[in-house]
Order: sequence, then structure tokens, then C-alpha cells
Amino acid sequence: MSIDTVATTPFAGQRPGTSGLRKKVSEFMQPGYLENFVQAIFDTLGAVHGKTLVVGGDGRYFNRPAIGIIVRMAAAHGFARVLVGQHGILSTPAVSCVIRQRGACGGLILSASHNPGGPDGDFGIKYNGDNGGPAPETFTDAVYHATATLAHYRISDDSAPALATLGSFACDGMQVEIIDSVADYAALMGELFDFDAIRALFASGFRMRFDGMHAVSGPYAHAIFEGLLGASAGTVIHGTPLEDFGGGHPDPNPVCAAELMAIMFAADAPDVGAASDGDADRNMIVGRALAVTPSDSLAILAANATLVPGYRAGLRGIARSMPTSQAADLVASALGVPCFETPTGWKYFGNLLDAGMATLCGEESYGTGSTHIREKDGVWAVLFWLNLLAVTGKPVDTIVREHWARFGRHYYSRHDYEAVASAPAAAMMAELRAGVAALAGARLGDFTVALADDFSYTDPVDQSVASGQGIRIVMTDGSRIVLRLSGTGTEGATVRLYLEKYEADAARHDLDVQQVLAPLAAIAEQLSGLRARSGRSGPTVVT
Ligand code: G16
Repeated sequence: MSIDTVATTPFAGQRPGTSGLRKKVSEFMQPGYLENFVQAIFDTLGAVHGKTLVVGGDGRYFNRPAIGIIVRMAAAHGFARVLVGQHGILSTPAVSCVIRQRGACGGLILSASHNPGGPDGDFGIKYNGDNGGPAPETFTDAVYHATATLAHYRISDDSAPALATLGSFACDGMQVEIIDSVADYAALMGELFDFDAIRALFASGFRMRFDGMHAVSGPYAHAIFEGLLGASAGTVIHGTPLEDFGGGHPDPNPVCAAELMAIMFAADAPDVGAASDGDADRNMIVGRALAVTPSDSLAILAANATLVPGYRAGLRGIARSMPTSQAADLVASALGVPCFETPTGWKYFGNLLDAGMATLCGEESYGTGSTHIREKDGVWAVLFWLNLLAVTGKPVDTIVREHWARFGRHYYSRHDYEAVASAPAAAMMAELRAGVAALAGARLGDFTVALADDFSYTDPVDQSVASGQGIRIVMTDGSRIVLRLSGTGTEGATVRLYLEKYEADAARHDLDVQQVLAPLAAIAEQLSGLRARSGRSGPTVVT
């Protein structure tokens, strides 16, 4: 066998976004495109001799060929061992878990998360480091710079092993171990949660519907919920990963998981509904006729964490992304622990978790996680809720309403303007940025602006600064308007508008969310001209 050094030229735009490099499949499948990006990662890593790399993906179209290329490139670069999920399947949280448990130097995750798949859909790749978490911006910036000057990539001419059979194989002298996709992860879940209590809950007739959305959570959900915990067959729907996710959009929110919502709002609804996304790091929790917002879910898990074995010792702190509602802040203050506000992107939680400054993290974009790994974790969040339901004996909506009664309710919604033209979106953000500071103290409708800025974050661990992270207009009553551009889209620009209003009075906790937030939406429109500039009469998705 020999190692080929293949001449190549740089591809423009290989800059990782909020979570790795995401592009259309057609772009990724151009000869040399994936190879260049992987070469840039390996160049940035430096010496890898004797090290172990984890590789797996969410099963989307191009997952398996991509793994073959990566294995052959890893062999050419001197890795001692590559661990690959059987059939190429590893959820994002499972990769994080395997990296940590097996002492790997890092992992490559092949996923575009909730973005649609199939030949006309999206593909993505991201590198996670030895703590199991997404590489920090310093690393992804270095990778991007490396892509701009690449002249060659190195690849073995040996063939990569088939991915179907568990066991140890060789590729050009490098060991390739095909591992069970679920086992390490399921064992970790068994250490964190009271599986006996959850088993007893299901045995008592408790019913759940979990929607795998034909993405990667299916095998984990089948093995853990129906296998280990005894939930009845049929609990998991759409549980087989498909290359195109069955034509769906595997994003666990009330819009994309409409089938689950219909089940949970029907007269004979199960006790709890849940869904997870393409790579199984997101989650949505739905009670009977009540979808729990991700921001509330984080706050509720934090407030009740000591009921769960893995968190009995209490929390060191909570972290949330800036656009996520401030519900968790009130819990942190009641617990007497810090609440950190980071930019959007799970990578910003890594340092806080590594330093033991935060125990739970969460984001408005249906992501929740903890110190157990360094990624957000969809199945973990569902197990956390199941554990709470089992030990409190209360239904989901009672837990949520009791939480609001104690802490107040943060009415919250995100309005997405997807795939709008990039230039007017960028111009709108630039104008907002230029004018935002002048808004401080202004009277806007019934509100007075307390703070207005373009959010900037100084990491308390390494003092690195991330600026330009979103326009934030905070009112004196705590209400907020946030505007930022998505970093995960693959078509034009996606503008996200986040609206939040706090209501302490329990008599006012059952109002219509959009009506409560309408005055803030009107102010946002007046300040940004978003509808006119995007050429849209309203948002494409409201969650
Ligand atoms: C990624 C990031 C999250 C972020 C989300 C949305 O999630 O890991 O931190 O909240 O994208 O980002 P944006 O608003 O920039 O589109 P995932 O599940 O897509 O990997």
C-alpha cells in the first residue's frame, strides 16, 4: 500500500460557521472538497502519530463515502487507530462520549444537524477536540486559513473497511475499529439517571411518543427507551435513520415535528412526547397540549436537578446562550450559583464546563446538556425529564405551571426569516449595529430601553473575546429584542428575531404567546425594517 500526495487547489468559502462547515451536498461532493477540508484539519492538528480519532455521522446522504475518505486520509497521516460507529452511525453526543471515554485525541462528526438531507440537501463536518467538545474558534479560524493555501492532500490508496461488521480491521497499517454505535452512550446514561424508577414508570402504564424524525436518534431511542427501560413497542416513531430523513426536516420544534404535536394535542395523547434532530443533540419536550420551550426546559431541569442521581450534589453554575430566555437566570439566582451568558454556539460552553464553572447549559434552539459530555444531548434531556416525571409523579404541564408560579413566566418566541438575500440582510445588521448604542434610554412603545448593544463575550476562563454576536435591546422590565444572522444556514442569509417578555403574575400565565409579544415584534420591525428588507410579509418559521 502507498500514500498518495494529491495536488489540489483551494475552494473558496470553507469557513466553519456556528457548528462546523455546512454546505449543499453537491458542493461537498466535488472532487477534493471534503479532502481539502480534512487535510486543513489534520494540518492544524499537527502531529497525530499514535493517536486515536473517532469518526461517525448522522447517516445522511454521503455519510458513508465521506467516512471512507476520512479513514484513508487518517491512515496516511499516521493515526494509530480510528473508531467508527457501525454503519457509519454515531450521534453527535455519542461521538463526544466516545472521545472522552476512550481517550481519543478528537473526532470528526459528519452532520448538518437539523438541516435537510438527501442528494439535494445539506452535508456538514465538524471537528471535536479531546474534551469531546466542538473545537474553539481559534482552531476553526486556523483551519479556515489552512484551506486558503492548500496545495495537496494525503490519502492512502488502501481501501477502508466495510462499516457493517463490528470488530478490528486494518487500513494501511492503521487499526480501524468498528464499534457499537449505542453501547458507550447507553452505559453513561445508566450512570446518570435512575433507570429503575423510569422502568417502574413505564411498567405502570405511562406512555411516551418519541419522534426520531428518521434521523440518528432512532437507534439510541429504540435501545434505551424500548430496550433498557421497557417502554412499549411503538413508543419510538420514525426510528430508522434514512439518508434523506424521509424527505423531512429533522428539527424538533412544533413546526417541523407537526405529527408529534398533533399526537400530543389529541384527546388520547400519551403522557409525554419528545423529538430529536438530525444528529440527536437537540430535543423538544411536549406535555399533553403543552410544548415546553427550550428556555423553560433548561430552567426546569436546573431547578429540579437534585432529584436526579447524576446531579444530586447540586449545580456549580448554569450557562445559556445570549438569545435564550432569562428563565434560567432566576433559577441560578435562587440556587445561589452563577448564570453565564455566552454567544450562540455550543463551543462557547466548553471552557465553562471544563473549568467546573457550569453544570447545565442550554439554548433556545432546542439544545440542553451538561458536564457529562461536551455537546448538547437530545436523548439525555428526554431521560432527565423522564426521571423527573418518575420521581415527582407529576405530569409535564403541572411541573411547568408550578415552575411558572414560583419563578414567573418568560413568554418567548423566535421568528426566522430564512434564505433571504444576503446583501440586504447584512446591510440591515450593519445599520442596526451602527445605531444600537443610541437607543439606550429611548422610549419605544410602552417600553424604555435599559441596555442596547451588539453582544460581545469575554470568556471568563481564557479571556478570549467574541464580538458582533447579535443586536440586543433590553428593556427596563427585562423584556428583550434580539436580532442576529444564523451561522448554520446554507442558502442566502437567515435572520433570527428573538422576543421575550417576563410575566410574574400567575393569573396571566395562560395568555397567547404571540399576542403577548406582538408589541415587541412591532418595535423590532420599526427599528429594523426587516419585512421590507427581506421582501417577506412575515417570518418563514415561528417557534
Ligand atoms: C448549532 C449550534 C447551536 C446553535 C444552533 C443555531 O446547533 O451548536 O449552538 O444554537 O446551531 O445556530 P444559528 O442560530 O447560528 O443557526 P446544531 O444543532 O445545528 O448543531
